Amino acid sequence: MINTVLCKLLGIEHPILQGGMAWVSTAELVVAVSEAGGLGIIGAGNAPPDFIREQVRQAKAGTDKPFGLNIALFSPFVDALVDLCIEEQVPVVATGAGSPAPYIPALKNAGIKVVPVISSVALAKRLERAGADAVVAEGMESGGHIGDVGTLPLIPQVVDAVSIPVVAAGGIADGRGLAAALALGAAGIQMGTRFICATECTAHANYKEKICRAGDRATVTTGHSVGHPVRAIRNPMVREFARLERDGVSEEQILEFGTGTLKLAVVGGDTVKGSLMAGQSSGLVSDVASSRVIVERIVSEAEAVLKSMPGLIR
Ligand code: TUI
Repeated sequence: MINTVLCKLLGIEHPILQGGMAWVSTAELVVAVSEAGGLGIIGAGNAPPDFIREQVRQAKAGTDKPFGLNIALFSPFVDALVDLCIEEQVPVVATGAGSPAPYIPALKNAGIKVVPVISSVALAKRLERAGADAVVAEGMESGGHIGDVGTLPLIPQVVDAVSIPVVAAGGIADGRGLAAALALGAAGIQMGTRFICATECTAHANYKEKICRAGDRATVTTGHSVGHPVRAIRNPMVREFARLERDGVSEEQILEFGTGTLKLAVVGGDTVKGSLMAGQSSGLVSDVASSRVIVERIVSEAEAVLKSMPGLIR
């Protein structure tokens, strides 16, 4: 067992969060991860509140353990999702792609733990002042929408800057990553890519297979020209996106080209036209396994690494 302040704060057995991923982390995966002793997190993405309410109710019916909901702050439904979390008493609210500061007081008044995902020291400090319970510091090795600092330098800088627990994300898919994150001062980890390849994840088998077959250089970033870098597995869609950017096509057209492509890959299994958002840790993932196996394997690997460390000191 690895016990950190994060376990007590969130009421979980292992300091492992499953990143909230639009279309990918539905109630099935969330229930499985929370039942395995981690924290499953529903990814709301752009989905309408009625659909998300059903997801929340399905998670509540499937587990008595804590779970979370990730609100992407670019969603047109942010206000309704915040109200929904309060009404449904969602135990943990995570956020991404923006600052949740205006929503923190209402969520905390309702007894909800707030854990924003951030990619810079400045935002971590701002959100600690705004009342966040912990932050997930996400390095640019992550999949999807990313910042520009790598996990290895980002985590210790965020740890030094705030007093709330810091969860490390980006590039982590095994027990060595968990041990490394703890060594950097993090109180736990969040993984997205590893959990896409969970048996209980409803993402299309083609998507999972692309991750399992990926090597170290399989992912690339696009979207820098429009200020929204996104990491995904190289495919014809990514190459076309990069060509549009090189040709200086308008920001509007580029954003339009990207719209709907994640769903195409995750739900439709389209590995040509779809956006296969995944992190650099894809190269570390080579099997589809149950959430329980994933969580237990990572904890026992990390324990073995940590136990071997004292032997290095003379
Ligand atoms: O949110 C993510 N990753 C995501 S969201 C997403 S959905 C999407 N679909 C199509 C195209 C693009 C995205 C896919 N991946 N990660 C959490 C995260 N948040 N990483 C970095 C940030 C972040 C960035 C800026 C958080 C706050 C922020 O604040 C700016 C400010 O100062 O307000």
